[in-house]
Amino acid sequence: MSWWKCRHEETIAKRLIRLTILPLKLPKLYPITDARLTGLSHAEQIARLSDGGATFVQLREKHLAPGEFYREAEAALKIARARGVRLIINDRADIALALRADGVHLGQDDLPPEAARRLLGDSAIIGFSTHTVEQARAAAHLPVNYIAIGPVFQTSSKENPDPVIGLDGLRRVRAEIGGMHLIAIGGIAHLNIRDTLQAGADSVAMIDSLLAGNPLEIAARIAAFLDTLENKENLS
Ligand code: 3NM
Repeated sequence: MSWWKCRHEETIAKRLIRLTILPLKLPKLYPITDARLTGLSHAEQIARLSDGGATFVQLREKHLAPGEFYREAEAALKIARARGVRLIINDRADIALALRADGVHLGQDDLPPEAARRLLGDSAIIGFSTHTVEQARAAAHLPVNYIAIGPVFQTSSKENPDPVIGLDGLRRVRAEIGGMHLIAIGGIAHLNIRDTLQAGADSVAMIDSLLAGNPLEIAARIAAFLDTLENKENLS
């Protein structure tokens, strides 16, 4: 087979795989848990985020052994299910599969999205982290439900973050990935949320702005962001 025909068939195969993924409506606000920042279990964080109105949460845990993370995620999923919150597991497709969580969020060095899709099936939500325009362009052809791009602004919640891409980088990514759902991450707060959405993000992911400070105020903080996002006048 010629090189061209081979590449052509590969492209068609990728498009067909992407077509089997059902379009999915994701909320504008995408909270991510952080046990060290809050001093709370992931289950407790889900409860407080859901009290404030969150309907979709990523469970992120970079410090526990896989067995401990599994048990934390199991407890968190019970709370999420009881409250109608969709739960995505960061990095670990195996834990998402074992628990039948709603999906997985993968980084550039995790299991490739195609492999995670084979493992979790068409109905799972699979997200993929990107940090450059080139990575985002490549990700638009993968069998994922959304692309995350970041850090858009300075962040203190991630160890060794990639260089900040800024609003210009975000605009370029938006232009490159067609209609793929785009989540902006890194340093998003009240003062830049409007510009972030205007630059082309469909959703905003946050840790610090929702979870830093008094844990008793998590629900109120998330409710305030939801209010901003629902009140279009604030954003236009
Ligand atoms: N991923 P905050 S930035 C988890 O660039 C994470 O992919 C990033 O936290 C990326 O809202 C980041 O506190 C941290 O800045 C986001």
